[in-house]
Amino acid sequence: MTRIGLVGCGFYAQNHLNAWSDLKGMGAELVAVCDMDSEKAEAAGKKFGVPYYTDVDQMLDAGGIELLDIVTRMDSHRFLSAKAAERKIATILQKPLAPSIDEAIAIVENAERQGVWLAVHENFRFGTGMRRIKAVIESDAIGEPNWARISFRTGYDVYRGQPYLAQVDRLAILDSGIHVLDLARFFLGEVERISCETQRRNPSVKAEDTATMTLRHVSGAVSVVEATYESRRMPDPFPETLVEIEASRGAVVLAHGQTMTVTSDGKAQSEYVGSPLLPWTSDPWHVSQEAVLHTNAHMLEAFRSGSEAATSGADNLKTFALVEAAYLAARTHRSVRPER
Ligand code: 89V
Repeated sequence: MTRIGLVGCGFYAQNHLNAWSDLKGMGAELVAVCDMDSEKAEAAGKKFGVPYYTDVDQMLDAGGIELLDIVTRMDSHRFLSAKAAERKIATILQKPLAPSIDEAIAIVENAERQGVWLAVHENFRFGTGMRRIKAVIESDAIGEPNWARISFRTGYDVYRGQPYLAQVDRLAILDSGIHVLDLARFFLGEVERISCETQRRNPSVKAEDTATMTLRHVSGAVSVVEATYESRRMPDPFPETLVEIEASRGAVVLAHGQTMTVTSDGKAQSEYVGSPLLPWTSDPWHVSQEAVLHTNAHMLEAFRSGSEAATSGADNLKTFALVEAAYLAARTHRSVRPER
C-alpha cells in the first residue's frame, strides 16, 4: 500500500478524498488529513476514517506518509511543498501550481534539489472524453492534426463553490485557461507563439474572466483556445471542454453531452464517450470529478513505478509558460514566444 496524506479539505478536495478512497484496491491508503479550519479537517477525518490535523508539521512529523496530496489554493503551495520536500515526501500539487511562473519554478527546482518526486494535479487531460480524443489522434484515423478549437465556456456560478475566484488577480487564463492550454499541448504538441485578448465581462469579479488565445504549434498546427466564466448561453456545457480538431484526413469533434464524432477519410461516426456517475459524483460536476479519479490513479501508478507523472513538475512548467506568455500577449497585444 502507498500511504497518502492530504492537506486542504475544502470544496474541490472532496473529489480527491473520494478518489483516493475508490483507489484502495489499487494500493492507495489515505492515512491522514489536514486543514487549518478545524471543522473541515474533522469532517474529512471522520468521513474517511483517518486522523485529522490542523497543523501540517504535526501531521508530517507523525510519520508514515509517503505521498502528500496538496489540495490547497496556490498561495500556500511553495510553503507546503517545501515542508514535504525537506522530509523527502513525494508531492502532488493542485493546479495552478503557483501564482506566477517564478514561484512555480522555485517549487519544482526545490523538489529536484531534494530528489523528491513531484507532480501537478492537472486533471483535464485525464478526463474520459479527452483520453478518447488522444487515442483517436494516436490511432492515425484522422491523419496529422493541423487546426483545433479547444473551448471552455461557461456561465456556471463557480464563485459559489470557490468564492476566492472573484478576488484573484489572474482568473480566466490562470484558473481554467491553464487547463485548456494544457490540452492544446497534449493534443497538438509544443507551442511556438501565442496571442491573446482578455476581457472582464462581469464587473463584479476583479480579474479577466474571458480569454481568447491563438496558438501556433511547433508542428505548424494552429489552435484557438478559449476560456471564460461569463458565457450566458444555453445549454451551458459546464464543466465540459468542447474540442474540434481538424487533420489531414479527417477530424475529431467532442460536443456538449460527450458525443464524439470522428471523420476518417470521408466517413463519419458518432458515439457517446461519457462515463456513468460514480456513487460520489453528480451532474454537472461529474466530468471534472471522474477526471480526478483518473488523475489520482495515474499519479499512484507513476509514483509506485518510480516514473515521472505525465504532468510532472517539469511538464507543467511548459503549460505554465503558456499562461505567462498569454498574459504578456494580452498586455502588449503582440504574439509571444513561451519561455520554455
Ligand atoms: O477545475 C477547476 O480548475 C475549477 C473550475 C472547474 C471552477 O475551473 O477551478
